Amino acid sequence: MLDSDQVKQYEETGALLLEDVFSKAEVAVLREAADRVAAEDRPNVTPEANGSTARMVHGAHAYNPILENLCRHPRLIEPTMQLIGSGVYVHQSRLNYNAGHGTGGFDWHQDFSTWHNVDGLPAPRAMMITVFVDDMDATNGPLLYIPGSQHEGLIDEFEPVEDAAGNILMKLSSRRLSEMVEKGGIQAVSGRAGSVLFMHCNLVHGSSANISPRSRTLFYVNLNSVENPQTTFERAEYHAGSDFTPIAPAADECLLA
Ligand SMILES: O=C(O)CCC(=O)C(=O)O
Repeated sequence: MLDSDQVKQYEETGALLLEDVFSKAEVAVLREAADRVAAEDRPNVTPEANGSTARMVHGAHAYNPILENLCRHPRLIEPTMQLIGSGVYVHQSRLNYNAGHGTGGFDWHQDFSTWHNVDGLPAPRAMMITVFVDDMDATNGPLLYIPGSQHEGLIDEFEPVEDAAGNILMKLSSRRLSEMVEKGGIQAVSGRAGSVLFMHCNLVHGSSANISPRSRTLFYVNLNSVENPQTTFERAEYHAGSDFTPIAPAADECLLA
């Protein structure tokens, strides 16, 4: 259970960082799973522009048992059900590798903009959960967000950018970005591998390229309320999951079993 200070922090800023949620042994298991799915030749694996490494893998929880267990992990599911106030299902999972030497980088956006405008999720009752597979700090292309930006609701000044088939990001206009940063500032996220960041689906976020030689892999489990399922089905299942069955949390030790 999250305590009242943690809930207040999430409600005010749109984000809540919990450190060391997963042990070193659990992180090692996640690392191996992330490496394994990146090496496979599948349509849901998006390479970096230079072709050298994977940029993203969507929906690997559908065929990798470790990632499937992570998507049902009680340390992720229970706080999310508490914050969203209902049962949840996986709308999307993705690995963002950001291997270093100039990889990664995402324009400023709200995930709910894609989920609403493309997938037809009616309300912002969804959560992005980021599990740190590597240490992340100011030097390796950290995730950036604008605290409190979820209070703006869904922003309609954006331009769609598709960096692989179906992988659509709604890039926020420069005018709105300047206005919002003036108000909320920018928070760079840092923490050890095994930490977890819960983010409201309307939180404005992005990142710059990782020019360090240190990889910065994150696994995102994006959960939606079972009371708020998608209403349009244009994208592949690995971009927008259509199994709305409420998740029954797995056993706490499921990653090591
Ligand atoms: O992992 C990052 O650097 C940001 C990723 C992101 O914003 C996204 O995949 O929507």
